[in-house]
Amino acid sequence: MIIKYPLKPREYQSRLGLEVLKGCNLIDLTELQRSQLKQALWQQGVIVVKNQHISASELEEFARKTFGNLMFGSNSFSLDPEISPEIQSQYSAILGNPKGLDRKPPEKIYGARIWHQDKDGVPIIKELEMNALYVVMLYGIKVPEEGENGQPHTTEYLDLVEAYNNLDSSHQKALEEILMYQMPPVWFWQNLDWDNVPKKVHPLVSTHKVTGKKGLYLGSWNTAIPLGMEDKQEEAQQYWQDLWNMVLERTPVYSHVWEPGDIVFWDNSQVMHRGTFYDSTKYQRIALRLGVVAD
Ligand SMILES: O=C(O)CCC(=O)C(=O)O
Ligand SMILES: [Fe+2]
Repeated sequence: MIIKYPLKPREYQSRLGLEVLKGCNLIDLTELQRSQLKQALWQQGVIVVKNQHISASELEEFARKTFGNLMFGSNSFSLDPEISPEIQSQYSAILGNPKGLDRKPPEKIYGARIWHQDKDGVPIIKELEMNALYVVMLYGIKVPEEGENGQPHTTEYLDLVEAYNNLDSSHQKALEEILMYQMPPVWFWQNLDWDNVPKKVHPLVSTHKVTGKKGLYLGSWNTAIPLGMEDKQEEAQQYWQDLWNMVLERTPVYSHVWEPGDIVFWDNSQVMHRGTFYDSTKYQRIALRLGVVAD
């Protein structure tokens, strides 16, 4: 028998990390280009615009014009006289070591190195629903020459639509029955005043507000609690950990290798991410981070 169309093993091509608007400058996009950028972001989950040279205020202005006025995720900052005003604005946070090399490695492990979803902070804001379109943009101005284990410096992303699609249908159905509480990451189980903690209930299987695609919304290890387990700390954390181990095992990770001038956008709806290590006593990193909720 001749098989006309033999099945080829399909190599997984992540939807995350598409480069868009090649050759464009973010500060002078047309309305059409803004809308194309947004559509690409909802479809792809993570997109990249390369070769940008803009100030922090320009980044903020671009974010307002493109997405809306609700900046969220960093405090409002006042000007630091030791840092160039070019890289400072009210809502953009500076990640890295903008003042120069550290003398000693930082003592604390940087929280963003753990897999997370920035939207976990949404319960703090009453009017926002968990399904809000919370976008974070990270602009690499100075990139460390080396990241972990002699590799380039990266930020890692994991596609929770892919994670959902990788489950068999009975598992998908079982998860669709589950509701979770989400608390903001500052609330730890220890000394928890459950009644007064801001929290929101959401389905474990989320539906994207624009694309309608299904994906998982996992939250984080100590702030996402299945309904019914609110009094069972260990059980809740174990549930989350088992689910996460399974997702991580089956879902390929997309690593964005940073180049100066990259602006990476991620839609926190159905994507998780984590920052990676670099030696701040040897290398400098300057990155601007801005979070905004799309109207
Ligand atoms: O440091 C990074 O590359 C990621 C930081 C992060 O998680 C964030 O800005 O939300
Ligand atoms: Fe983050």
